[in-house]
Amino acid sequence: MNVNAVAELAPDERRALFDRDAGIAAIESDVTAIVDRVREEGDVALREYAEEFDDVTVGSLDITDEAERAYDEIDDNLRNPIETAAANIREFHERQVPDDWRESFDGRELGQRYRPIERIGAYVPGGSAAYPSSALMTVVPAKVAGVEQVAVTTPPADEINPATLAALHVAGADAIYQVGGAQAIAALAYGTETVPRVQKIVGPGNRWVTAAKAAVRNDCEIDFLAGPSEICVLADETAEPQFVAADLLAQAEHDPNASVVAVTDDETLAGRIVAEVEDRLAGREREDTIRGALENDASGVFHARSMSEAVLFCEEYAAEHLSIQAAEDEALLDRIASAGSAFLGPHSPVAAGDYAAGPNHVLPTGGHAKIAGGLSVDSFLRSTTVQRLDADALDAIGDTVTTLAAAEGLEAHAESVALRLRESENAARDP
Ligand code: HSO
Ligand code: ZN
Repeated sequence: MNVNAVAELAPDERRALFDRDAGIAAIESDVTAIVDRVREEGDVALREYAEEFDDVTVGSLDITDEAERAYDEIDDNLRNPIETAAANIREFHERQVPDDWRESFDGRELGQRYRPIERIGAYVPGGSAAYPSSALMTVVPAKVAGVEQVAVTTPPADEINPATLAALHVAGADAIYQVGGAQAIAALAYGTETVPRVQKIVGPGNRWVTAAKAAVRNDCEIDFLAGPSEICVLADETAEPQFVAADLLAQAEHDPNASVVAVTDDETLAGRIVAEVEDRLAGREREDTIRGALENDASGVFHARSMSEAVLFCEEYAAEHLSIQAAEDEALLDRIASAGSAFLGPHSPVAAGDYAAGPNHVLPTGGHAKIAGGLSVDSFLRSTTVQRLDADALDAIGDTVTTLAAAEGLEAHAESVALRLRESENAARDP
């Protein structure tokens, strides 16, 4: 890892940093082949992919019953943190629940009403790490929103991670299937003999899962593209280089395709961050994965000529996680609109939010933070606007409507209003 100057980035280096979805596009055709096969062959394809990709001979695809058992059997030392994290996540998301409302606008009684989507699919990653935290982050907000059926898929294993199963029990998952990767997304989008078709798929994943979500999105609603992980640390001379390095290493250990960057106006700090990264890397349990992420073209430590240049870099990067370790953190945050979740100050490591602070860790990656926020209660709701006009209110906007309807050449629209106005007039004249 070297320190690079923001001002000296070549166009292709900028593209690698700021156009991070290219990795998803590169596997599109392979993913489409998997999706199509699941669509045609259903459970048979799921079992064969479990053998091929996960090296697991799957007995029952449906493992719903295992969740309660895992919850009962795990150690208190693990059950308690799961309960604590779930409680914090629930509390934060309850704060997001919108109230139905009605208000009078000059006789026009208008409002908005919210109802949960009925059938949700949540992807909970597995593989070389286990993700009980993602079980909580997807299922808890769905249940807070009132979703009736939450079906979860998680990669097959000879023994599914007990913490993941226990977390799914705590969160209230309705059904759990052992299916992973792109094939899981296809199963939820189209349904198989065992896996029910859902109306919307949410959750984080690796490139395959994310590419599959992109592939099915015309047929099944999705939350947004969430994965692989990313962090952008904006630091000034007050930052603790070891904290910055530790936060980079943490997100890097998710996936060799993770993207981790730090940007600062202090060249000395940039050098110290690089040194801390090197120092702290050797001997880590997931050293190879971390090295892969650090070598990624969208990763690096950058020196900016000013904090303004650093701010522009962060805005352009639009990271899943933005960590601001600088004296004027609130003022800097004000200048950056694009970030999935912002972590302010030296005592707010991204990992705290990954597990237990309360906000959601399913966040837009690949620069999608420019147009979307993270998973929230709203992701599981649909809204209906409601309108009731009394006779006077209709009279008041009658001309506006009939004139605009005529301008659009839609005479029957105008008549549907004029008819009522005439009727009201008659009734007033002839009560
Ligand atoms: N940082 C991940 C979430 C996670 N971290 C789960 C640890 N476990 C989202 O990018
Ligand atoms: Zn993480």
